[in-house]
Amino acid sequence: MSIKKQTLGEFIIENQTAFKYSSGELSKLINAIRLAAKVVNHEVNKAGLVDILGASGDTNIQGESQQKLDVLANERFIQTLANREIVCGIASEEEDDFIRINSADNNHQNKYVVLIDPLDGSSNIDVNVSVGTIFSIYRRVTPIGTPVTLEDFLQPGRRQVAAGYIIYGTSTMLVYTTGFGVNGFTLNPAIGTFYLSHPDMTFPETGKIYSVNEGNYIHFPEGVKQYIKYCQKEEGDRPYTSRYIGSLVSDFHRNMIKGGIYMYPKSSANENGKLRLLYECNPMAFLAEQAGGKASNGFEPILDIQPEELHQRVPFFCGSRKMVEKAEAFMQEYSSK
Ligand code: P6P
Repeated sequence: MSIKKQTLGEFIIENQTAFKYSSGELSKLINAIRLAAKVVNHEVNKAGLVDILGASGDTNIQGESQQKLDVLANERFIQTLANREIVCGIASEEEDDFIRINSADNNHQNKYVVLIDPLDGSSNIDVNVSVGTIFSIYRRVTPIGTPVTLEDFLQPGRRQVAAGYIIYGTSTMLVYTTGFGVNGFTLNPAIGTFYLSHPDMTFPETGKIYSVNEGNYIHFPEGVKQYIKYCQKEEGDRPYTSRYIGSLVSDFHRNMIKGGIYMYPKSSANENGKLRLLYECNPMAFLAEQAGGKASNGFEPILDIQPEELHQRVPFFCGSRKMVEKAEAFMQEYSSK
């Protein structure tokens, strides 16, 4: 990695003034996420070497067995964020309820809430497939000086001030936006520094890849079935290629670079789909729109959905704009079925 490239630290400082709340607190928050990412990356990369693989024996609110690395990643991000005078509350896939962060001496002066999926795709941990961390940041809406409330977390995705992911893959990358485009930083593990490797990331307008778990095909809405058949037809720029890693961050990242669509529709098994609105779909939708792509539940933009509960699930269609629009057209055409 050429050291001529800008580091994440330099990038944050250089771009801080562009951010309307540039009191430096958001920069400190992104820096805290950077630190936690390095710690979790170290644990993920050595997972095969110590007895940290496998389930922790507990289950989370989703009823999913918690992998030990899930628990560890959750603890690291919460600890790192809680230790800084910036965050007043944290919600996590691994926590039943949101966590109030308030150091006794600052009387609820912190302005930001953070929502995280600390280790998405964790079922892939034991088989050495990429996993990721997803984060979403809002300014609180209830009065500063009072304890944070659920209302601060149930904000539409359009109100995010920042969002991003860390992908622990063949290399570890941090990709994020503060509303001024999407930038990707690759970690040089030898020196523990993230370098700007993917400036101004944008989704190709269309692509050749569709990502969906076709094992659920018979349970999908008719519009999804018809769209998949459309992708498989030998016409025009098709057939497309099916690529599905089972790790949202990895599928999203590949599709953003190469062009593609990721779908997790509702099904007879998952009435609202599987993915959670607050700490999976909203941050990925913010990134997608900032990168010129699109994200919807098949009918309306993800970012316009008014959340009603912390662990709410929504159907998710996300990626290259023209591919998402085509899928939405099928959803609308067959919506009654
Ligand atoms: P399925 C991982 O659990 C996750 O939330 C996403 O990262 C991934 O795309 C999806 O679920 C995989 O779910 O039902 O296809 O195994």
